[in-house]
Amino acid sequence: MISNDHSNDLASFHDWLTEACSNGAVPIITGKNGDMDTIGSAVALSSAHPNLMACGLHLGRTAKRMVETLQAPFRKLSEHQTVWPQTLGGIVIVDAAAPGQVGISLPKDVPVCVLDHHSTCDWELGNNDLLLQWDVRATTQIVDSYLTKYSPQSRSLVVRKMLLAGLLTDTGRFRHADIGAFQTAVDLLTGDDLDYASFVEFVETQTTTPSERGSLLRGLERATSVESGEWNIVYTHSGTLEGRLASLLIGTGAEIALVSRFRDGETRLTARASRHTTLKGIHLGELMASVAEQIGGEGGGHDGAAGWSGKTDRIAAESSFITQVALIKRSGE
Ligand SMILES: [Mn+2]
Repeated sequence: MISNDHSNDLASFHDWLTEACSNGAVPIITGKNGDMDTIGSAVALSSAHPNLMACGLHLGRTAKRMVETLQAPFRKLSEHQTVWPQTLGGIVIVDAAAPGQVGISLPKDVPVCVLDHHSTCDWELGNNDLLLQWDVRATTQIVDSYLTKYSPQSRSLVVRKMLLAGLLTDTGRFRHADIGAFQTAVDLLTGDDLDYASFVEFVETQTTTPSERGSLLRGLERATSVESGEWNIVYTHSGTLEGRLASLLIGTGAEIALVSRFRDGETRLTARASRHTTLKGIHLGELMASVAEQIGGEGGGHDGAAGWSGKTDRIAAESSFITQVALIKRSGE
């Protein structure tokens, strides 16, 4: 359930966190995609108490650059040999809609708290666990609400930059923002030292190696446009940068872009839809959840950006998605 009673949520979260930190170390674990929202949320929240530590499997490109440039504390974990501190007070998970999206096995019998803004949720939580699932554009908005109310001294320039970068990237440079997202942006920009224009320029600097550029171009070359029911889908496959490729496909005027990748026995689907498409009734997160129901694996996300991963081969996974899209009726036309 999406909760709208944010102040009650924040109070429960503060109690949970205070208790956990008094019992031991509390890792804040990021989603395995390592996007700026999950990393920014973890790093920012970790400033609230010395027992908190931001960590995760992977740093995405933008997040890596931010963490390095701002010298933000973040610890990389390994998939197979994660050594947890002796005494764990709890675990916070940020920006992951399911255990599979964390990518590492979590220690047992430790209280868990999940902060998330995806519309799907596959966490099974016990009595000592807590879920804050808000209808916001980025998880950094939840973290900033918390810090503003319970730990304002933690909102240093570095922390505010990490939070704003997460908000900036998850809203597609505010193209998918709502009034709440703008409010958080205003809150984060209030205070000294943060020049918005140069900050955006810094976050947006994208570097592509010649081989990555080649992959993107081949991915575009392979792209196929199909009509599935009442919808247009442009799909392709690529070994890297699927999110960027999907956005490029949306730029061609596709209603829905689908990019698949097969590697090491696992298939991954990445989809994007334009706002026009989501307003007509497409919800990619729900579609990816239906794909998981149909062929297994794990899927979910937002209305305009979502993903699925599983053991099925690439062609079967693509077909499943395309079939699910055909079942959706176009509204308001
Ligand atoms: Mn997010």
